[in-house]
Amino acid sequence: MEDKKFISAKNESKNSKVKDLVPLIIIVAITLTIGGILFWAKLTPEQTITNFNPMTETSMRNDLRVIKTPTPGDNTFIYAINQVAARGLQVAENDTAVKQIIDGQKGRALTIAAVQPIVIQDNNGKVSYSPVGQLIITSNWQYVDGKFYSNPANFNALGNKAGESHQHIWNVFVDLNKRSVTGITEEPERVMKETLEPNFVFTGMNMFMPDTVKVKTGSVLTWFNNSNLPHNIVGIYKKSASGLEIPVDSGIIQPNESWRYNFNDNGVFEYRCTIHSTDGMKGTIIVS
Ligand SMILES: [Cu+2]
Repeated sequence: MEDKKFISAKNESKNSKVKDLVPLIIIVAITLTIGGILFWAKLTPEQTITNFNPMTETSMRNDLRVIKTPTPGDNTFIYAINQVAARGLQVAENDTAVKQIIDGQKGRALTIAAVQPIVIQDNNGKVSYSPVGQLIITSNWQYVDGKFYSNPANFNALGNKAGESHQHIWNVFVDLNKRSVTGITEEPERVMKETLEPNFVFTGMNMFMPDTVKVKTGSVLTWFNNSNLPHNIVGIYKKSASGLEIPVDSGIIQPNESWRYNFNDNGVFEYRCTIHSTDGMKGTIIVS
């Protein structure tokens, strides 16, 4: 009897402990369920950043226009976040000071992004925007051992050489009503200097170095974030033999972290950091 009583008392205390834990178990279950749904629907803050692609999405009216893509003779990429911002491009094109800036960038990678105004549409379908347009002009260029780097080299041949990456940014403000450029501001030039290493891509602010490079099939490349901003590597790996187009997405690479990828087939990998597309943060890997 004594033993039975003891056992039942023990069970009761066990039951009451379980009862105490029920609210906690429910909370944990709800948290995991919501977390699971968010993760599955790619709605976590990390995923939202990863999914955000300024080249294809805008938070307001999703009518991004790509106006020009690079061609062999002219490495210029022009886009506008919407139809209204695109009008600013036409105004800027006819401005003497803007023309001078663009003419001065020959041979460099140029990105012209019309990023303002944002077009807002309310629930009744009424569209509104500011008459102030803004264009960001970014020029990117690199040197290897002091020589202008334009033709992609074999990565192994770049080892121990002095790499230098430059980025120059202008902001051009446009009055869309008066159809005139109202101001141009210039940001201090960004320069990244590093000793190059084979198959190692410096992922800085906001540039990849080397930007375009050749590697042997089967090479594993490392992107190392040597800046204090997060970056990503998003692009398409086009395999020449099979014709396969493999989407590649590193996810967010935090400062001092790195990411590796194995280029196991001949082809071309064109990529960009989707967080810094405006700055023309992009690169190309030629695999053969
Ligand atoms: Cu970036």
